[in-house]
Amino acid sequence: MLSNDLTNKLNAQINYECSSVVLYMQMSAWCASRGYDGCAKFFRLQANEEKQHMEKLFDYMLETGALPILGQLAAPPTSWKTVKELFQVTFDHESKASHNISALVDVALAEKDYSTFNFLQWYVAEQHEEEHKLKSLLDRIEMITEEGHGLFTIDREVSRLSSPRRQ
Ligand code: OFO
Repeated sequence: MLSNDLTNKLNAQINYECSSVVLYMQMSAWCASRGYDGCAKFFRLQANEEKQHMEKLFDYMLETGALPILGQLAAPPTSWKTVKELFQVTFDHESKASHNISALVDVALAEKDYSTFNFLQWYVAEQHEEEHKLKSLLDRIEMITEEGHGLFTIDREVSRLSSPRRQ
């Protein structure tokens, strides 16, 4: 059975995953409206994955007898100055997700809730992958620059890296 503290913190993480879904859908829309089809596809896949992250938490809470609660979400931004800024914001958002997961792991361990500790290991690995992928994308964007054909190359590169991941 989950403690009240872990219940509240897992619910907060459900909300964070939901905020990732709407943020990445909005990013996908911004990319599509500018003809960055590779980036639009990338963010659509990201949004789908974040929905799965939310559902995993949702199901885990139900399995432990706790009530998942979906809270209010702030509207995401609707535009970004450059593709580089878009990916920097995404990287920062994912770093915050990693920080949240680490805090949850800390609480599970402190409470000796080994079932939740074990469940959270999937998220630890997932966040490691996310941060690594986004960092390498940011490095490539830095190398290519957005001038001239650069943006086209970046869009193709991002599309190539859009692949379904951990289930
Ligand atoms: Fe990538 O944020 Fe979910 O866990």
